[in-house]
Amino acid sequence: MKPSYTLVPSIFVLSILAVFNATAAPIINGDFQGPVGTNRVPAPWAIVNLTPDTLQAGGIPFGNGTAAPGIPASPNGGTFGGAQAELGVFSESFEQDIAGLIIGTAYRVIFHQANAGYIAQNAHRLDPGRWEVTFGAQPLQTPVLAWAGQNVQTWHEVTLNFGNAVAVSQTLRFRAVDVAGGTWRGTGMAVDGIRVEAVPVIVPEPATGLLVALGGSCALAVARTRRLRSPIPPRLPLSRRPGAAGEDEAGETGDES
Ligand SMILES: [Ca+2]
Ligand SMILES: [Ca+2]
Repeated sequence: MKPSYTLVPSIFVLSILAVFNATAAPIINGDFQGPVGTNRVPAPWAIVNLTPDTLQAGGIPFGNGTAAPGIPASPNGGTFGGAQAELGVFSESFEQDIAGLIIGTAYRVIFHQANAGYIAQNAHRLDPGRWEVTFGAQPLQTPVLAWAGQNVQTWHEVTLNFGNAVAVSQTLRFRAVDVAGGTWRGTGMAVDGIRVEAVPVIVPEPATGLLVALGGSCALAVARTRRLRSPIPPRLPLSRRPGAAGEDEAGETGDES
């Protein structure tokens, strides 16, 4: 019997589908570029709760203090988003609708976050903090970041893997979270360079698939040839034949003849 190669074209088709699946979803202004200020976010981002900010390297002054005092530039550059929170008291948030999703496809959200801090006359918000990111109905939490200090805040890339899209348009929301255990009144978080991507489907590379298919076929052919050429089992000494004491090794070989 000749080996079958029908597996090979199937693997090529799957690989092409995987490439199409990796198409980025159309988030708009994931760079958070816009005029700086408190209580403002650039379009199409929209304020959900209280007064999130658009910030820049060095921070921005406001009425009675400084948001993100002395913060270094984000890896994305330009302006970035900010929000404050105080555990059990308030939590600022903003969002935008992401359209063009493929239902049944898993998505991930990738961005940079920093514990930016917030220093004011009436409240220093320097607690450890994180973001709660909600995509559709699914909320995920970023790793907690401690306040590293004024002028030395650090940016960290985060990847959050969400489940499959259940609609062609889903809301992406960022909400600042003050983590218990801090000694200050609240936290000030920053985010920038937000991307939404379909999670690539993992399939074998065409070359790897070909080798696997050929290897499997060759192994089957060798096994079949060995069976056909298998000699009549050698006669066992009387002490090893069925009925004698000990293990019956001849039984398995005899089934193939
Ligand atoms: Ca930016
Ligand atoms: Ca605010």
